[in-house]
Amino acid sequence: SRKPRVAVVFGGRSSEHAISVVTAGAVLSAIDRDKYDVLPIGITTDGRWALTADDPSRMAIADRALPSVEQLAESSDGSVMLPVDPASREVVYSEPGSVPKALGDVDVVFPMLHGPYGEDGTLQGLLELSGVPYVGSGVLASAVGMDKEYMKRVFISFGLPVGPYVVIRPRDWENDPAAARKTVVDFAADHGWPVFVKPARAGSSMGISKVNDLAGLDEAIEEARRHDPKVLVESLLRGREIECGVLEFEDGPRASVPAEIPPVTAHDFYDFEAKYIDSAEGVVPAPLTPEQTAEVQRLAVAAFDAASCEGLVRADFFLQDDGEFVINEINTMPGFTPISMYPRMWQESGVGYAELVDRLIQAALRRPTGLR
Ligand code: G1L
Repeated sequence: SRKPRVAVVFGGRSSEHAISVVTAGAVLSAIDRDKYDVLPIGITTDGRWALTADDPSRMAIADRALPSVEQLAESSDGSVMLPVDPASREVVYSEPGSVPKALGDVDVVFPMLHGPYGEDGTLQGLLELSGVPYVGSGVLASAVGMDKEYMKRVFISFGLPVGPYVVIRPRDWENDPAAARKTVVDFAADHGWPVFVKPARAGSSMGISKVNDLAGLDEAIEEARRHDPKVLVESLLRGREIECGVLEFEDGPRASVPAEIPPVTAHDFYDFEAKYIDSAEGVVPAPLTPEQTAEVQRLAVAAFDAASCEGLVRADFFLQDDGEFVINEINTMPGFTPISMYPRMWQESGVGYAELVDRLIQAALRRPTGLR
């Protein structure tokens, strides 16, 4: 009987193109080839889809050079891979700005794209329209996970503990920046400086500033608005940074052992590089009491359910000095190399990288297509 065919979709028009390629390489290496056929589908930085070589060795960082889909898709004569006959059940190489004319006979898609058009629910919507099952969260949970405002609103409505925040909407700033400034000053009067100014929707920690007083506010808002015209202002949550992984098992979601991200010294906060490059810095398991561990695991599964997540989520918390956990955010597509926090937390919980990949594929294959 035919093996399920898994399409790993990676790369894309994102600043994290290379991270996606490296991660996809690790996933391709981990997929059990006795159990599944794989179809590596790269998206170039200018948006062309291409079937790439199934060669994880070319998807790693080599001689300090970052891998890319364009380099993977290069055929031996140096030209970019040409359209493939759909009758061969392979992917048709697409024009920039269009999707492939055929995904072929794919049983499940493993989407590994970062940021807008990858983890915000849009790719998931395309796959829903195509009737192809896919790994991870659906349209709603992906979109909720991408929008920090709606993420908080969902958590609040489910009774989860959320830190103080205000939103500066596009028109708030464009029509009356003085009023928006006053909103933040009033917020800081209640909750104190510094505040964090963040783009509401962004794939990573880009565009985030820590603001110590009114003087630095405008610059921080303008910077955040370069990433998203909707901006969030949050107070600095003092305490320890604790993360927890949630994974969908046959009988429902379970939480991993939690991890602790030690305070960073070199950077002002846990930024882009710290998150993706120095991911080995987390302490697993986090040194917590059994009661604290149980509490953060309960909250992580509650967050997974609140946002209707599927497959997996990484939930990030602060453990405040008063002993209370506050949920900071969830990530429906967390860092996923073998040394990233999410796989490390599951490794420590007895689920190795290959089993993790297999469980995610199996969860996707169990799921009916259509409304659920
Ligand atoms: F498909 C999963 F399992 F949901 C999934 C997909 C993508 C998990 C984690 C990721 N992560 C990534 O693709 C990335 C961190 C390389 C970029 Cl978002």
